[in-house]
Amino acid sequence: MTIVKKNLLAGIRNLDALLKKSKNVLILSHYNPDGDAIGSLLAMYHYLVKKGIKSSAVVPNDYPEFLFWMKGTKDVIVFHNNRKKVSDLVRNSDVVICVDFNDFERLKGLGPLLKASTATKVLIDHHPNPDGNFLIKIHDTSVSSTAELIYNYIIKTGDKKLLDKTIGECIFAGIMTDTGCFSFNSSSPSTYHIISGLLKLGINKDRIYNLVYDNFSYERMQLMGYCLNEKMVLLPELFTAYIYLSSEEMCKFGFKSGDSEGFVNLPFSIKNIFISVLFAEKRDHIRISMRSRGDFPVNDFCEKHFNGGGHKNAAGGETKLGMKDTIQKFRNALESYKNELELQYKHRQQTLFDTN
Ligand SMILES: [Mn+2]
Repeated sequence: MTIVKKNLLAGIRNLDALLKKSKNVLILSHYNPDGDAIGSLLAMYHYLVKKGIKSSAVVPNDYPEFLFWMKGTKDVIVFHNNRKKVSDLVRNSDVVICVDFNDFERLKGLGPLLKASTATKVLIDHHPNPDGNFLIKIHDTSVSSTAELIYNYIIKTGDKKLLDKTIGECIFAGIMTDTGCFSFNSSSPSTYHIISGLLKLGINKDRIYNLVYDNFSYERMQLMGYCLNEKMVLLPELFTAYIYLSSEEMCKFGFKSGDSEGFVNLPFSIKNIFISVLFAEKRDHIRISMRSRGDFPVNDFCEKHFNGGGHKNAAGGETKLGMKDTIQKFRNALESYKNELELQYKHRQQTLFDTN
């Protein structure tokens, strides 16, 4: 039995009713799509196609190679390479379903097109504070991933029979990647209830793990070694470690989209580090990825200091400052949370080592 909250049920019913009279559905996910973005997008796409609803799946820019194995990726249209086609699709859609993001800003150049469209906008997402652009919201910050919401959606609309291995693989990929392989955001029994349902569909979870995590290039592994050896800075008094990478360095290691995936979590293996940051130089800005373990809200931090946001334990932001100034700004900002971080540390010591 999957338990779904009341307001979610209303959203699910509204979307189900809307889809019954829709003609062209567009499913969209965010810029720099990750495993949950592509997994949720494709799970929804396969489901709607199976239901006989005309649908298209679009993302703003390219996504990493470790997601190419998912069935249906050849149908995903990338806005950056197909601007005209996507503009036409947006114009001709009567329903747009946004998965795994809640703010048109996260669509970059595709955002204004969507804003101008008269389609009914629907949200399926687990990030906090959705903006006001959506008429129907299927929104829950307590779930592990958007993929989990898609699973619940299909079950609650009474379409369990339409779930199959292909949809199951996409959903599993979303949950697995958004929980760092069940190491965070995955303490709810309902997540495992869903995993159980997916296994019953015949998905091979070990295969999916291999395809996602054991499929990188030699150069990526070398870049990882370089980061750990030469580009990681520890701020033990702030329980923080950060890694910073210039575009030149990434280039040197033949950087491909997705190659820095997971780097931001590496410093957590160090004792007493519960905040970790990756600064990556992009074409005209520095991208900041920030993670925490425990209660320190990195989404608030990124929103306040780096024009970003996200989840409590996983967020990001960006700045037009150079690398040196970005890091200085970060260090100054974090310094102002020193007391809070010390309290966090004490609390962690008590809870981590409490054997009762
Ligand atoms: Mn997600």
